[in-house]
Amino acid sequence: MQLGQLSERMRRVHVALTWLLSLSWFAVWVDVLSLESTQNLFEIRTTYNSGTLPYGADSDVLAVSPIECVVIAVIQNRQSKEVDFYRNWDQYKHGFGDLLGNFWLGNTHIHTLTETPCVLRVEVESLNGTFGFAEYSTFQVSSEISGYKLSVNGYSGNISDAMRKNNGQKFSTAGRDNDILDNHNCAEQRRGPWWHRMCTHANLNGIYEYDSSNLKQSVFWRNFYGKDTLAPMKKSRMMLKKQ
Ligand SMILES: [Ca+2]
Repeated sequence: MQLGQLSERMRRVHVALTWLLSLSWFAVWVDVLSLESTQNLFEIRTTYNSGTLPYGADSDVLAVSPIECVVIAVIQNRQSKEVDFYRNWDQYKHGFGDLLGNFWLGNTHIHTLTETPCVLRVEVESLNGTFGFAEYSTFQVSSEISGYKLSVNGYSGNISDAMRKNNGQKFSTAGRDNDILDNHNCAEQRRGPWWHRMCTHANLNGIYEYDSSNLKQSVFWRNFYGKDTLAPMKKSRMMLKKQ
């Protein structure tokens, strides 16, 4: 399903949920109805297309407990070149892409989901198949009027803390330059809308099929392989989990 086909009135946002059982992640898909008015992500009506309900739940209403600590929402996914991520402010505001493939959920929806701070988990896979993750214990995106400003703190993980320098920055697109460099347009130069500062150590919305002579425009996570390396990724996923 394409995000653009979703009814704005109903604000039906499909969110991928996963839960952790032992050491494996299992994904289920749910419909979030009237997300804007939903104060608690876990009080939403859901329909499952696969799998069994966790912890013996037998309703299509996902209850607040006991599963809230393991339910997450996917806000970004990159896995192939099919969807262009070099898009404008309004497209990043409302979201775009294929919810079963490559997508950005939308800054307005991410803001709604993080009105109460969430945990952010970023999972990436490099071109040679190396996996890595970074987790931030506090993740919040402000409203549009304040520029979808990012608050991200409490890093842990097995890759670098590449989003630390994005903390406190407004979101930037090529047409709305909110970075701190007067003579640069980071979103344009990196071909990746993001919370650029001067510019960024993470560029997960960059070009999927990048020019090898210009790694700075690729989907990279700086220092993935060590100091001062820009490592292009073939997969990335950003997920929220309630604290
Ligand atoms: Ca600038």
